[in-house]
Amino acid sequence: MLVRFRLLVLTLILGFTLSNCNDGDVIVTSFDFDDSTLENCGEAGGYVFFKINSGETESISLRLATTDELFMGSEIREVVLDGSSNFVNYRIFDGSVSSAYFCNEIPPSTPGISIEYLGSAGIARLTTITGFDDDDAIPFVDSEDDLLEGTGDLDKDGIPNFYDEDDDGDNVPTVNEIGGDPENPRDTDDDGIPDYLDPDDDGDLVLTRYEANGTLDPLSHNTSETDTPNYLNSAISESVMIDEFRSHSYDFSSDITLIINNLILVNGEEQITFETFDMGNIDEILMGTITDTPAFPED
Ligand SMILES: [Ca+2]
Ligand SMILES: [Ca+2]
Ligand SMILES: [Ca+2]
Ligand SMILES: [Ca+2]
Repeated sequence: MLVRFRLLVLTLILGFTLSNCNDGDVIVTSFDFDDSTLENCGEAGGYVFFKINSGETESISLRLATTDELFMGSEIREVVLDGSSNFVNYRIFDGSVSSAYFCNEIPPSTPGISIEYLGSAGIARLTTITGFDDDDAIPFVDSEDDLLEGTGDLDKDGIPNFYDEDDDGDNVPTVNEIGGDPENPRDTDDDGIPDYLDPDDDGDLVLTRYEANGTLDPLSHNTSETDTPNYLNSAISESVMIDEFRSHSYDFSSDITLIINNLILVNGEEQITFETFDMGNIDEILMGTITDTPAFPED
């Protein structure tokens, strides 16, 4: 057994094709997933990650029953493989296998499984990185400064500037305050603070937010004879207090990497062990748009 185990491991390390006798049938395994793409199915409560080898006759798959939402946030999650709810399968099939095999609720009856190893020990380590973007045309700056498009939060609405589509919280979206040129953004009152960072854009001492007749849309409120809305017209300073934010939208996109540490695959008396098995990565595994109305700060 020991010799056989060593032979198996050595063969795997060298990447050679292995002939494995099983009740008289000759089964050829390669255990080569280096050129295979990591794929996934399912959702919280029943995730499946899998790779199919280039010959489409072998697979390695990981099932995770965790109810955590794995694809949001930027963090590392570890799940201990227990063999029942969280486990790895290495399978050799008697025919061609496709992703449908893993993604159908009821697995197809073909291809059949010739050999199966169960990985009931190990730790799946999933790293998720979620990026956010407000599409406001101001480029990201890696800074905590409240006046830069980074992790600062100028209007204290809980949304960092880099994905806050209304950076100064005046209820006029940043994209409408730039004036067409992000390199040289508009500064209506010439106070040195560009409009998208200025809560009183025309410098009439009435907040832009209050120049909307009590609505959440200063852009549309104009009581003058001109085309200029009140919030950009310093000659008009009617004020109706409104301390609420308009609804905000931002895009998100998540990438994951998956490795399995201390993986032990078992088939009867045979074992395949890996200190670290790299399952690979999936970019843009989850993308979407979040729409939310941020709470107005207390003071
Ligand atoms: Ca903010
Ligand atoms: Ca922004
Ligand atoms: Ca402004
Ligand atoms: Ca005004």
